[in-house]
Amino acid sequence: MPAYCPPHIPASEITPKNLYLSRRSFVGGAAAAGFAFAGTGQAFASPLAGKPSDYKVDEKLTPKEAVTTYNNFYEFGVNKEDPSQNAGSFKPTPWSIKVDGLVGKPKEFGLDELMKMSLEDRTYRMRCVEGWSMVIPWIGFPLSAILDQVEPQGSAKYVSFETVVRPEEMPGQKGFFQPLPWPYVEGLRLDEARNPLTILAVGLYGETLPNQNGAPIRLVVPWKYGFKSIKSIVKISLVEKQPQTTWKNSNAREYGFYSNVNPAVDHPRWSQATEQRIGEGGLFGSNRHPTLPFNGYADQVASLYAGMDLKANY
Ligand SMILES: Nc1nc2c(c(=O)[nH]1)N[C@H]1C(S)=C(S)[C@@H](COP(=O)(O)O)O[C@H]1N2
Ligand SMILES: [Mo]
Repeated sequence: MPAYCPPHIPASEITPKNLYLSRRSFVGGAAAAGFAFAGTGQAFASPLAGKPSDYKVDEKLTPKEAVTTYNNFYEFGVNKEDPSQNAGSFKPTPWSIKVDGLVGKPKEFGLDELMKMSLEDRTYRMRCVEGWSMVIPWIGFPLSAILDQVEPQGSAKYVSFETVVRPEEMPGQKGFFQPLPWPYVEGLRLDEARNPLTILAVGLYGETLPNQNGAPIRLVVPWKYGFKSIKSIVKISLVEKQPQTTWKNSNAREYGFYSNVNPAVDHPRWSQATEQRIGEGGLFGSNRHPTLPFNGYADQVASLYAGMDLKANY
């Protein structure tokens, strides 16, 4: 395993160029004092306030520069710096999310309405399957707030999510190399979706969500690997059967449906025992932390998986 973690594309597609660029962008991004936002200022509109909440990890925040320049958002390219560099012409407004499927009251939520939900500050530890982590001050509201409004039927067991498809605004969705099939899709079990930790985020660091972080609205599921936290959501469906998920579809051996952070279950290509905290100590410095079961949220979520074999259900 390399000292840094490769993008989660199949090993056969990892080129030295990918790895070199990922490494270079991180060093550059973290080192640049007074870093200026190239082309992506638009989404950093008005200050956004959430009310204080108890959901606050007591750890040093990852600098905003790292949170907004070291990203995975393959719709804008596969390298860490691609989303911040290529998302400048993405238009996060107007926007709406259609919620349908096995519900009593299907509904399309406009962005204005979503921004008026009861917003809270939530500082969460986030852990990417690649082996890095961040501590991010999100602003958002529990996903359960909108699930309650649409009244899921008894037959609804899962929730599926879909990202927008806009090749004209998302360079990773057009051209010769398409790293993933679109739309990006994800899913949760209904009880996971209703857990109070699960939020739809509309901001971070007191600002509306930058495009590269999933503007205008994205999922945040802090006890699971980052890829479950799907960005720029346009559709949420309540369904009976376990939904399709992008990374499992592209490589089922490496990515499962549950994807709970689990230091005891290694990724087939690397250990998951520790993680590199982005923005701390430099790439090869003393910034490794032990990875915690359920990313440190075991008290709140371990009971959801009572009786399940978490090695088989990775
Ligand atoms: N639509 C979409 N959502 C996505 C991704 C993506 O490529 N496309 N990447 C995922 C991965 S792998 C991670 S680690 C997180 C990263 O979120 P961040 O860039 O805001 O830290 O977004 C997730 N959501
Ligand atoms: Mo990730």
